[in-house]
Amino acid sequence: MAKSLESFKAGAANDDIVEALNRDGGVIMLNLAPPELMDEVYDELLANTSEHEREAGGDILWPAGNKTIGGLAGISPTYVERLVLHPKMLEIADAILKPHDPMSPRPPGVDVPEADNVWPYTSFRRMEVVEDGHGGQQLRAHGTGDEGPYCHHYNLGATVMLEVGRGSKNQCLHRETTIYQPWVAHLPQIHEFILSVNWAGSEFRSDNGATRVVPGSHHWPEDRIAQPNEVVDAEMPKGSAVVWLSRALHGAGASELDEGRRAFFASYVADWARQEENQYIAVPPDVAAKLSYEGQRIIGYRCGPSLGWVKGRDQENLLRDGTSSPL
Ligand SMILES: O=C(O)CCC(=O)C(=O)O
Ligand SMILES: [Fe+2]
Repeated sequence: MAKSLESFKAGAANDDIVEALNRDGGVIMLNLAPPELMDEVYDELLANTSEHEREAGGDILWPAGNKTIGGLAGISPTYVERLVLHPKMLEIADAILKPHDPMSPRPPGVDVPEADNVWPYTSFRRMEVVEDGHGGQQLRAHGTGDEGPYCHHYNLGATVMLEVGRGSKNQCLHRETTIYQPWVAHLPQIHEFILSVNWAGSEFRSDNGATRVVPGSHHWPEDRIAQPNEVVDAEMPKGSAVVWLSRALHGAGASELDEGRRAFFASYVADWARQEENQYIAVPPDVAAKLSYEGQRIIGYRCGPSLGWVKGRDQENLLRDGTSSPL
């Protein structure tokens, strides 16, 4: 049983990170962002929310005593541009979620691609027209194998700042897949479709509420209950991030101190699954318009050839007029 999650520096090979993620269900990425950046994000979040919007939670998933803010992508452009779109996170998300259209590497020298300078789009319908032998036709769908793609692209799922307070309880251990589980047959067997990241907005320690992860639990049957000696704390410096697979059991810890830890959570979800948080309300088009091209796309203002289209819009970026969406 792992005593802690494996930690990697920013320059670590993606293959090694992916191997550890698949083995343990989680990894720590050390010092990916400068500590000052975490304060910048926090200041933006405070500047754009009222005290009321930062109220304590009150159930097992958001234990009382903690402060939470949602809709981070609509109130902190720095969170989107520097954390959600962090190049290393996108490399890891690409390797785990295996999209048809990866988010990395960005084309050399192009930080914010222009509309006519995006990656080539190729058909992803994965369906064929079959003749019925009587002059009629029928569409037949094809699945994909382990090699992928697992989705057309991925979007931002949920965003939340979670500040652990004194006297709070451990967040209930959970899996991110649980909210889809009742509705998706064979969910334990299907390819990975969510990746979660928790950025350390302050140092994460065992005594201040570091995220708790149960290594190996992504391979467990649903009814196995984690025992305290199977849980590890994701201790890490401010500016680091803990990354986990959606089927790994995890949850925020409790703090024994006056000051708990502060975290900025983001999940990446396959385009065919509904985003957990409604990003189109949290980041309405006029707010999204101020983000980078890639920021707009990761929020979900894009579509594949079959899902999420808007007639008369550019499917690479639905905030733009175009004729590439179907119909
Ligand atoms: O804040 C944490 O440590 C974990 C948060 C979490 O698991 C979630 O928001 O789903
Ligand atoms: Fe979670």
